[in-house]
Amino acid sequence: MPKPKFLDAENLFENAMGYARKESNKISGIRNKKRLIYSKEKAKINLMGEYITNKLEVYITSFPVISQLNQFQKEALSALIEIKEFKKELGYLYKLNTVMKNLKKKNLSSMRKSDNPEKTRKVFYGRMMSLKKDVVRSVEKLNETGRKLREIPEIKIIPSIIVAGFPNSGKTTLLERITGSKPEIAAYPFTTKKIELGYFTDKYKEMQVIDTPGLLDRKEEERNLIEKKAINALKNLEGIILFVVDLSEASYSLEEQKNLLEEIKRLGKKIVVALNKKDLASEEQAENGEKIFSEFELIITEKEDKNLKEKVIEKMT
Ligand SMILES: Nc1nc2c(ncn2[C@@H]2O[C@H](COP(=O)(O)OP(=O)(O)O)[C@@H](O)[C@H]2O)c(=O)[nH]1
Ligand SMILES: [Mg+2]
Repeated sequence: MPKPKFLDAENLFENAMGYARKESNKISGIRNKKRLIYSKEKAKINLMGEYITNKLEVYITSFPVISQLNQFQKEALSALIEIKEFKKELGYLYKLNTVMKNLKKKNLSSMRKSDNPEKTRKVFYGRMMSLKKDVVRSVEKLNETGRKLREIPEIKIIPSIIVAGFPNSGKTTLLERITGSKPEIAAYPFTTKKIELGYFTDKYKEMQVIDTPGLLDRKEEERNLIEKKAINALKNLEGIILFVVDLSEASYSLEEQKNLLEEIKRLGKKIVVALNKKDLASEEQAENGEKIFSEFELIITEKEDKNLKEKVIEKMT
């Protein structure tokens, strides 16, 4: 997703005038005084106008086109901002920019007919400055939107393994082992939490592993609207849920873990249960685990399991 730029609109107009003054002062070599003044004033209109409209153009086009976003990004966006408002605001700023471009044209053409170029330039500056408040207000709103948009994680729309389970069950460890790399940590815009992303290739096909700490390990009714939207977005990804169980029950009992899994079933995705930390579990815990989760496809994951990746891929297809 394109990353929106930040623009300091408050100083934009003053900077434009400073720039125009400085650059137009460099104009020399015109003997005729009247012609020299005309050249300088004309340059000021051009420079001041272009400085602002070019900056705004770059700024406006740095924002994403909603229709080009993927489903996850759209969901994430709509959880963060009012999309309709955003479109309106961007359209408004675009219009303001067009107004300023036209002002420049108009004043340049009236300057040709005028015998007081300085006055025409001042009129132009005045008209531009009268738009400043609107531009600043609009840019400030869009800056705020841009700040939020920059935080949306780059989740790809490709087959994915969504890792779920209680904290400390071994999710991140599994993600690292499946993808063979440290996960990328993406800032997660919905809460203060982070999303962990990992990638691997299976027979030329890229796969994504997503760990969403703090998102899927709670009851439906404890989730806020934004989290629900995020979870909804996860549904749009093709793939499976890999539910990680800590067999050793270090933090949560097997029953509690089963209850969480019942919640996650609501996502309506294929679920594979990874019975993890077998090396730390008693024989009884291991047996219980297999019993309690017997309705699901199981893989037993131990720390030194070399075929883990193959096991998971096999379950995905
Ligand atoms: N003994 C043992 N420790 C594990 C296993 N899997 C993960 N751990 C450890 O359990 C702790 C929590 O793992 P982590 O992947 O961070 O859990 P997460 O909170 O679900 O992401 C870490 O100290 C891991 O090294 C396992 O199969 N056996
Ligand atoms: Mg983790």
